[in-house]
Amino acid sequence: MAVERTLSIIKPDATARNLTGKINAYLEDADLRFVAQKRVRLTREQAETFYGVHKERSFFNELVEYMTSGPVVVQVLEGENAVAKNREVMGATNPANADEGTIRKDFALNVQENSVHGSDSAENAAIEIAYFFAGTEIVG
Ligand code: IDP
Repeated sequence: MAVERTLSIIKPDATARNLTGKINAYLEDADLRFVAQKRVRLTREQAETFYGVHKERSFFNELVEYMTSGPVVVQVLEGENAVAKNREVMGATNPANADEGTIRKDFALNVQENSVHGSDSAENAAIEIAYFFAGTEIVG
């Protein structure tokens, strides 16, 4: 299995509840390593661009409001099969459908305030990582 990188975001509902360390423990327990991490406040423009794929969806404006409502922690995770592994430990988008032991099952508030983001493909991971990090900020 190949070593991959993926982009993770700890979202505003989770930073507001001081859950960064607890969420990071779930990721490390899944053998994902933090090779970059920073706490930032997204601008409206950044959030709109990042979630551009959803711009026609009914929840887009609400999603942008939420993602800019407080600080987030953006992270590059590295590990074997990191994209799929992170999606597995995150759990389903709607916490009502998330498996036991996943981050969203244990911490998410609802389908929008669902505590974490994770890239959904290796291709998107590369785009999302480059959106937030310079190569020199990633230390493997
Ligand atoms: P994902 O984060 O599990 O990949 P996506 O479908 O890509 O899910 O949606 C991106 C984000 O948009 C979700 O994580 C969530 O915060 C928000 N979202 C998705 N579906 C809904 C919805 O039906 N209502 C409100 N917000 C939603």
